[in-house]
Amino acid sequence: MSILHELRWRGAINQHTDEEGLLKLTQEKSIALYCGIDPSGDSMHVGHLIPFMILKRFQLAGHKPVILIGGGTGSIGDPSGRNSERPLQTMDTIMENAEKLSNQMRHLFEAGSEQSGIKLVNNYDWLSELSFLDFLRDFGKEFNVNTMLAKEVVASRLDTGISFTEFSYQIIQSVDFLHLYENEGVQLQIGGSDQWGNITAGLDLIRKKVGPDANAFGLTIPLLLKADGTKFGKSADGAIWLDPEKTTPYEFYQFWFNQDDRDVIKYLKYFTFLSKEEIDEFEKQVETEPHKRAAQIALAEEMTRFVHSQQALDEAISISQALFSGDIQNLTADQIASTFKDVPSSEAPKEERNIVEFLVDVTGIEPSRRQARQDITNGAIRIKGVQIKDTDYVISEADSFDGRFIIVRKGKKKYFLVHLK
Ligand code: 485
Repeated sequence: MSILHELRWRGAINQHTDEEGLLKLTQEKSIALYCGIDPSGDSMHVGHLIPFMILKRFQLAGHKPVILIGGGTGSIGDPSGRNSERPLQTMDTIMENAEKLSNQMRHLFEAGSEQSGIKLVNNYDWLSELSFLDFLRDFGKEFNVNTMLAKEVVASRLDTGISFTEFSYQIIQSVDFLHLYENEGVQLQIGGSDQWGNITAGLDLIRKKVGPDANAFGLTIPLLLKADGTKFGKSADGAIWLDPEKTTPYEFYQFWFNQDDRDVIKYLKYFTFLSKEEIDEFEKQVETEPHKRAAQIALAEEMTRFVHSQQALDEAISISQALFSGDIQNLTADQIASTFKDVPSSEAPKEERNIVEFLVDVTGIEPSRRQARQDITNGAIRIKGVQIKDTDYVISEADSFDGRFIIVRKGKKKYFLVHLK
């Protein structure tokens, strides 16, 4: 299967220029291609991954990917897909974010891979060299304001207003494409569907500067929508980040594991390197035995291993199993800290206490002593995963994880964490 046919099968093509030309080019020779990201935050989230997974697919098919970190463009701010002006970020923040994103990219696409060879560039290197007069003389002259105004990004902002700075964004992204075309032999730019205007602006610039022999292409990837109509990539607490400090590998694993049956096959195609045969097999399993969640498990495993590591995956699985079975005794205090960081919690001194008092006064998980006694006797209360049925039980440091936390569970699912001070 040619790379373009594969992308089509994966549902990963939204728009492209000159399909036949691109097909011919990618079948004839190894090409260089790029995708850019602006360092407007200090980590990528799962939504950002798709275009970069596609770069990787091109690489596996023998092509040469270039990842561009937009230290220059990020200092301006892309108006695409937004309905209001972005506040400018300080250069210090942009540089720090650029460094973090570069490290993330290296971790994802270079570490351990034999034919590493993914090139990383930062457009600050050439955009910051451009003087204002050169910008207007060499590039501004090639852009027709009418054409710029007609781009969806700008047209949709004419009522509410757009600054000259953001209006000019499409020119600098075009300068990048031309720069990479001339210096790195890059012939294709890819991006999310919101990048179509910027990518085609770059193609126009290349054609004007290089002439009719120019041979460059653009391709965009559809916006990912969930079957229930909500935005992909968000949990109740916000985006799913690739940075393990912001989204733990366990939460990351759970995010993929919890995907709907209606979405999971689409995601296997979009995000993983599993083959068509393997994914077809999962599709059958979703139809015949959805309760086994084989496709979700495969998705969660592939993604957690790819973004984090085999070790982080093993840990996420053991935490998931411990929580599922309620058997949490063997988790470490650090695993407890990250797994239960979002459950209700309180602080208490390290002292012995009767369990009834503890449940009512320290955790508030029980509204009254009478209710607490009843739940204990009925076997609904577990401390450190162990059922306690004795209302005279005394909670001590022995019930804690490393003298740091006590975990209470009421019923099947309700957890509470006490930090010992
Ligand atoms: O030469 C370039 C300079 C900057 C960019 C691309 C090429 C970045 C681009 N303008 C942009 O804003 N991208 C978004 C970002 O940085 O968060 C997102 C897109 C999304 C997808 C993703 O980057 O909104 O569709 O392309 C990788």
